[in-house]
Amino acid sequence: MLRPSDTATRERKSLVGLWRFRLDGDGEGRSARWFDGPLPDAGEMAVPASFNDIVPDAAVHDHLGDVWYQTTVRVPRGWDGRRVVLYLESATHRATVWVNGTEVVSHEGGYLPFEADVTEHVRAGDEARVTVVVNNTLGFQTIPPGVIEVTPEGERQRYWHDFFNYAGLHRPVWLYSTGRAYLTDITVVTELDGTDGRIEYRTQASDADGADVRVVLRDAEGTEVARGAGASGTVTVPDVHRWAPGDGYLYDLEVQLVGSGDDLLDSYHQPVGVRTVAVDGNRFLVNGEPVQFTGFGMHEDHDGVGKGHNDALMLRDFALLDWIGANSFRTSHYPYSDAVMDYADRHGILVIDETPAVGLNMGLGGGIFGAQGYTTFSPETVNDETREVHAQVIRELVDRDKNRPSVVLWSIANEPESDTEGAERYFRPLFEVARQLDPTRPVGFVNVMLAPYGKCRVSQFGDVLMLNRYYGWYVDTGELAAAEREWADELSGWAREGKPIIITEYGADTYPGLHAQPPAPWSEEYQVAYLEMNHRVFDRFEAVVGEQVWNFADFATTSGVNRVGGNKKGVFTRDRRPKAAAFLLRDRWQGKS
Ligand code: GCB
Repeated sequence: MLRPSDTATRERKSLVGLWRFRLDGDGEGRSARWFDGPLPDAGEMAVPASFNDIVPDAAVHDHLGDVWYQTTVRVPRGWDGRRVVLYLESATHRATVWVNGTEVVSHEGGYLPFEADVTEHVRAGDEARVTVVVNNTLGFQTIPPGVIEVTPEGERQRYWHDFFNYAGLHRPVWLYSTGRAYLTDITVVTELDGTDGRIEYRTQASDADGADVRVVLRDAEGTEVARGAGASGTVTVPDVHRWAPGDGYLYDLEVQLVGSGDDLLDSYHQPVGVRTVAVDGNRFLVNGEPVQFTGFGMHEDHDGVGKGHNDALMLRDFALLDWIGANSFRTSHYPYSDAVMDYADRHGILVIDETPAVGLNMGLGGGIFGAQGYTTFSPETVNDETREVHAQVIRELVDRDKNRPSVVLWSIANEPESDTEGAERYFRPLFEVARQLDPTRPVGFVNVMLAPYGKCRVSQFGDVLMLNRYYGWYVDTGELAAAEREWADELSGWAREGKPIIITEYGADTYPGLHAQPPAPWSEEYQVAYLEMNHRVFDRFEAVVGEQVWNFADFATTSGVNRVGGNKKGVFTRDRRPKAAAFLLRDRWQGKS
């Protein structure tokens, strides 16, 4: 699937703005056919945004089930005779869409795009009514999983991940047009040969019998540097400007679909960063050079908009990453918006791209997060059907992000149960799925502290070891000397595996403005001392090629006795003010990449 884009043959129209909106907890809208006309008794809702925090009403904040969105869009007059497509960058966690009363598409999964060809349902120059029912419930066959429990107070959504279950239309929605013959997919893979760069490309097209494909490669100044022909092929760039950490140099590969008589049927501009990624022993190489990851596990999370994308808030987050000297982040715990990924591509930021498979660990934090009493992998809980949903989300993620130079490592899950036979059976084929789809990037998953060195049965499948560890926080709380000893002891085991290790989480909840000498848990001083202890441990092991603090910023969670207005492990507060730890990290990371 190609993203909407304005080119010589394509136009797009944004549907961002205020939509009509209505909760539908009883699920009556489908049978009452709310898609047939103007949404009855509707309020207003911003798109993109999570709907949960817009109004101060628990019924909205904690709403479970369907919500309805509706807007109208005038189809441009100039689109007469053209193919028209409706594209949603995401709908959390699933949606069904109607255009002028006709159902056009349904999609499962909350963080990846989907589209519908609506040519037959709209007329150029007329208004079209777009109605979307979004559903936010989680079950054992969804990714992430959850369970709805029936209580005397009604149904309650339980889940095993530590962030608030924000929902809605979090990202832009587009209407776009193409000609009747059009490109459907482009894949690029880049290689280096001395000072030359090689770009292998593959294209697919629809309704394009007899058409030819031509490609033109331009540098960042727009100067043509190479040309090619054929649906697939290779173009060579002499003296290539490599994409590298801190240098997000992008070429523009224009793919043209050309009909008889040389008419341009379709044109698509694919940004290309020429770089290689490899794992060599315990080193992680970009362009053959070892890299050290610095940065954070993050969240798409801001006051008011929840997980809604906002360009200004995104820019501020990236400015802070730059200020602190971070060269990388992990899209914990779901694929991030295209705008975020585009920025990472353009600025040379290394991304660990994670699926939404978080919380496949029903033993974890039962007491903390309030859900317990389930076996993770069983026919009744996370089962073969769940695994197929998980495989599908890997397919859709690779499809969306395969051409991004910033993506250097796939993470197929965060902290699943991984010390049991059931886990090994569940994950083995998923690693195969990821590798088959993309043989060019390393694949891994993020290991939890409950499956320490010697116990984990899933790490064997990964190219890189990604570890989340909380020595000095969840264990040895306030006991940093013991924490240091135990952490170094465990890490010395992992370091013998001969694979690169990235510490994908280490962190301590910190209440901003709370001070203590000697440092005590929750104080800013303790967060600093905790990070310093971790850094002493990491610096002893050559195999540790990355450190990503949990978390970039404080974020919203469900209620819990360990959560004070959310998760407070941010190095920045939720409104992005630095805690003392920010200055420590800036000293350590500036100049280190
Ligand atoms: C973890 C999870 C992350 C939590 C974090 C914490 O291991 O991966 O989602 O937020 O711990 O703060 O407990």
